[in-house]
Amino acid sequence: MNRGRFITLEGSEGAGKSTNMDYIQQSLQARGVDIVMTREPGGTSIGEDIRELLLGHKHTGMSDDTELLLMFAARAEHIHKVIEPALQRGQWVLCDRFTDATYAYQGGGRGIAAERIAILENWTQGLLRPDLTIYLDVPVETGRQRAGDRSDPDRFEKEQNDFFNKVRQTYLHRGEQEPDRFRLVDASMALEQVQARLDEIVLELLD
Ligand code: Z5A
Repeated sequence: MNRGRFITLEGSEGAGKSTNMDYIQQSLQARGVDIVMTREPGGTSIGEDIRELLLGHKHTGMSDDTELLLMFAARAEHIHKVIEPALQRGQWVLCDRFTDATYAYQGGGRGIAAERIAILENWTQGLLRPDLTIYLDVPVETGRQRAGDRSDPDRFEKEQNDFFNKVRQTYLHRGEQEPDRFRLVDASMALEQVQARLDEIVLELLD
């Protein structure tokens, strides 16, 4: 049996990840691909509990290192219990955020050195890397306007535009560094245009 393909979807707040996860899933399923949808942080019972710790406000003033290690703790469980087993069964995995988000948020946003993140990446993932990463790029102000005034913003949504601009720059930089893996989509376009571009990427994946 052929190993499945590992696709990740990235973007900053309000870029349209949730909206387009479903679209990509339907598009691939319509072409006969057996696909598992999942997300980070989360995707397992332990991972979803860690997500609550990370996004909630129960623990104020979490240290940056704790935040980073919790991301990778959730990821270790996710890889062992969900991602690797699915890929080995020949299923494709579509994951809403993965380690590029760690480089962008904990690296770019919080200022943790990429070299330190890479140590955890190698330890936790071994050789596992996404086969393809779709990055929905939108200016910070546009994304935040789309996301709207959430009644209960999570710990990340409370950050200022300066933080999100650093996050965006890190994603763009990573895209430049790994052009074979990254597909940048201009998500400031109307949804129909974004999804037309996603159709092209899906066709390329199936080629
Ligand atoms: N995080 C981290 O720090 N480190 C890590 O390693 C990982 C994660 C894995 C949770 O992520 C947080 O975890 C995240 C980073 C951190 N924090 N932040 N910020 P999440 O993915 O669960 O949450 P999110 O980024 O906040 O997602 P979101 O705000 O829900 O955005 P979205 O899913 O990209 O957007 P959406 O809900 O699909 O769309 C928002 C609105 O825009 C909605 O009304 C849509 O109808 C509309 N929309 C979408 N596309 C369009 C277009 N093209 N035109 C017009 N309107 C549109």
